[in-house]
Amino acid sequence: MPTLPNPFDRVRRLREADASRAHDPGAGRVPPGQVLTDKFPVLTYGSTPRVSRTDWRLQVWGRVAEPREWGWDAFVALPNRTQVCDIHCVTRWSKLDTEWTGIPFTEVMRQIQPLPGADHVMIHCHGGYTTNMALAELLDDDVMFAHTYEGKPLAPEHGGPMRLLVPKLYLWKSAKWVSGLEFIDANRPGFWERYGYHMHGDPWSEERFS
Ligand SMILES: Nc1nc2c(c(=O)[nH]1)N[C@H]1C(S)=C(S)[C@@H](COP(=O)(O)O)O[C@H]1N2
Ligand SMILES: [Mo]
Repeated sequence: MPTLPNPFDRVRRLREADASRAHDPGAGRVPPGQVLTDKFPVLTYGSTPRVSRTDWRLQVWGRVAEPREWGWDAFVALPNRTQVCDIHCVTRWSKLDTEWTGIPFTEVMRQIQPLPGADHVMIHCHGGYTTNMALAELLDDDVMFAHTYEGKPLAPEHGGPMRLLVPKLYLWKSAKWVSGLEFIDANRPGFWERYGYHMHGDPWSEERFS
């Protein structure tokens, strides 16, 4: 096992940087405290899991009427859409007008019946990463399972073959190599949330840390 940096240290460094920074108001499309970049930085805790399309799965379990599972072919056969959106990372970069193609979350929800009270979802990933979100927010029409970025298959570093994309929240909620949706009726923290990242993560109100 390679030695990974302690996640607590990362959160402490980000917190300290916050305290020493005067926030600019962030005009128009750039949330407060964010800086625009043309690059696409890679942020992964640990190494990039290599997940082939053949091995890729999306499983649904927890507080649902019936568990579900899709393999690659069945999943990408669901209705697809292309959208252009802005993305915002808690490490303070934002990127405008990124183009993604994938399966809208709402299309997947047509085939899932959450049990009463199942108002949150723990997102699981190949490699073990997790992040938590309110179901209501996942139902936003810009949330998708993305497999194509700027017209090309999504690169492994960015979560290929399939990642979740939640443009309205900080990018740590956009789980790469997504593998599972666990429906839960009591919200609980995912990976970074356990180390002090915010349970919600709205860039416009700077919900960086809890
Ligand atoms: N599975 C998984 N998903 C993940 C991460 C991770 O470490 N593992 N990092 C998150 C964080 S902190 C960010 S900022 C974005 C970065 O996405 P990018 O590498 O495509 O820029 O992915 C998020 N999704
Ligand atoms: Mo991040």
